[in-house]
Amino acid sequence: SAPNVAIVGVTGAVGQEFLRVLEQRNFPIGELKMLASARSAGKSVAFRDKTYTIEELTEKSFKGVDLALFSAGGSISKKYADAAVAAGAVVVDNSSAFRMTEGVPLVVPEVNPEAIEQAGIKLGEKPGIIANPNCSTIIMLVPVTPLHKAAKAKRIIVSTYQAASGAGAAAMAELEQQSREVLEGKPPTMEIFPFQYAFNLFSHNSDMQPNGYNQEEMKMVHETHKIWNDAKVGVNATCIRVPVMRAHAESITIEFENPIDEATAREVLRQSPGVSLMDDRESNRFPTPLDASDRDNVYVGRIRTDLSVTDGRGLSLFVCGDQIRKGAALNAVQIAELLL
Ligand code: A2P
Ligand code: 11C
Repeated sequence: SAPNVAIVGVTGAVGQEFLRVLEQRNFPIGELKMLASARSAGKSVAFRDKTYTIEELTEKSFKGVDLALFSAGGSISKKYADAAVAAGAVVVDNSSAFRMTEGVPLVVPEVNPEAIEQAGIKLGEKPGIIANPNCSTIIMLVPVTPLHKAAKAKRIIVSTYQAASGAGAAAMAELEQQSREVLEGKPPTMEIFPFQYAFNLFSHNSDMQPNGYNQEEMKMVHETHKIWNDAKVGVNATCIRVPVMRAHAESITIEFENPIDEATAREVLRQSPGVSLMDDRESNRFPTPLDASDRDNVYVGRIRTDLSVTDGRGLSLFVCGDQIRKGAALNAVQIAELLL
């Protein structure tokens, strides 16, 4: 029978996208619970042809729930995921709270679906937590993993161009408001970020570490090691916030153990699930964040041999993926589909 589902953080950017993705993919649902903070309790939200009342999230929210999709931030996940599991639910958690916890599978369905079975988690039988990776990691690994399988990656250098959505609905609103204000000659309102965001860009807002990398950059390192089950692959990330609404872009250079030419790389990517090629050199047509917005696939272009390594053992790519969708809600729902 169809699982009873709870959405935690239903009013957020990812929460709203959960609903769209579940609807579009016709995900089977028994009872559906819409959960958010006390601020939102009592408001209504539509799903399929019904209207639901948002309830305040408490430890008692999960009675009878089989599947809980969490996207209300790491502290909420830390506080409430155990209650959901104790009530018998499988939690698919979009936050960073449990990603690196041993025994918690960290899953990109196109990359390591087997991690769920290895953890023994089963809907209705064996509750537990499954972590959704960071959006930047997901968007990188969907195209890089098939190339890794073809030629064995040794080292990845990645620079990101990250959208407002990664910082939540309020950051998207701030970008819109500031853009208007700047065009009108008014001082931009700064509430979420300590910098002007419109017509600007800045180093990712996550905490800086003593090693000079911010947390977002280190997530790309550690999560790649866990998802690939390979702590040896080198990953060096530079994460930047750009004034784009909802799709991240990444410039990725991969050094391989074995040679791989452009034509082979293109053919591998053409056949890879979750990847769309957009690689037209003649007309200089490559992926843009707007191409990827509201799409499921990660768009890949600028596929070219890295001239700085010998023997054709390097490739560079430019990729764009919808942060809210494949970077968050879609990936989580695909995980839930693996559980069905
Ligand atoms: P609310 O709208 O009631 O504050 P985003 O990532 O887009 O900023 O969204 C964050 C989500 O997390 C929202 O749905 C928000 O609900 C929810 N949230 C924030 N704090 C809490 C809380 N204490 N309990 C439950 N949900 C929360
Ligand atoms: C961003 N990836 O785009 C971030 C935000 O670990 O889930 C999400 C943080 C996380 O800013």
